[in-house]
Amino acid sequence: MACRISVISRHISSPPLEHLDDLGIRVAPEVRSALSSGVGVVALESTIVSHGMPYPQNFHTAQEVESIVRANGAVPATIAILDGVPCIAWIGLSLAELERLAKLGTMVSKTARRDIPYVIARRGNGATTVSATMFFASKAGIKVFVTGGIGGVHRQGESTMDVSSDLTELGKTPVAVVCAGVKSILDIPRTLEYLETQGVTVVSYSTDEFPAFFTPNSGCKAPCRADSVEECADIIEASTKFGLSSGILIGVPIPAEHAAAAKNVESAIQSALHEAESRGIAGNSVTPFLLKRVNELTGGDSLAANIQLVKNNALVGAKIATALTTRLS
Ligand code: PSU
Ligand code: MN
Repeated sequence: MACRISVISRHISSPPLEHLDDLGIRVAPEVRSALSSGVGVVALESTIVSHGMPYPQNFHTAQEVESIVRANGAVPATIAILDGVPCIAWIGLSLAELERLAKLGTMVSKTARRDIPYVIARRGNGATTVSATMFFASKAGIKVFVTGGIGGVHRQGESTMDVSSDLTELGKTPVAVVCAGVKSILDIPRTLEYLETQGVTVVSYSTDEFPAFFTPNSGCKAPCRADSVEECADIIEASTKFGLSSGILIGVPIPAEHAAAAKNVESAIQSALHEAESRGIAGNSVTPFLLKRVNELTGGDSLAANIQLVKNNALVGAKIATALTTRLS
């Protein structure tokens, strides 16, 4: 056992923090000390705040998610670009900054990997998507990242080629992303195929099926299953140890009591998809449009379910981050 622990500590250590200073990445003192003392850190994205939910639910949910992470022994690190400066856990620096972003909503640039240089060069404000958040989390040596849902292959993606950069990021960035799976606004079987092509380890938590965000069932079997946070940590440890340098996707099904409330979501998704097509919505506006319309069409039910599943993911993700660090001691 002692031998095992020493092997792990060599492989799960964080990069030196001076490296972040050299890059001009602002890191909250709490995250800085957690990273250097081996306390668990959970990265959180900011597009879910700006584009994923309306104000004030986005502001309240972001704070609740942070509290859940803390209550489970880890330090939350919300990532965004503010005035051209990449910030890790900027909430720790100022709650007012979070509220500013929550209120600005879609006025803030949705920032995926490709947008990072532009937002920084223009000294702009950027809400980071899963791809950009993974990128910065990995620079800081953060191993676990919690969100609601990731982007994927869109329906008709075979002709539009609308495939989220979240999937290619997962292929090349060693961060474990804890989410509630992929929404059926997307083509779930093709998304799983693409993740396989990218070499992403896809794990379902306590279920055989890959979850479909609002429902635990997608009809697609997940390639791997883990039944505890320790098993998730084992998988992250093995990937890290062998330097695979690709990501891990952990799909946590929405808790049953909240899935029931989201039952009418599928028909709303169908209507929203038709609307997006007839209105010619394309590119990176598609996902925010669909999220907003589905929420309107379900009279807020989808938002309520979304909030619950994000909180549940925060609980599981924080426990995974904590399980990883106890192996270091
Ligand atoms: N799915 C959700 N909520 C979200 C997003 C996706 O249920 O907020 C956001 C995430 O930031 C994700 C991004 O990384 O949308 C994907 O956008 P696109 O499909 O344009 O790649
Ligand atoms: Mn896209």
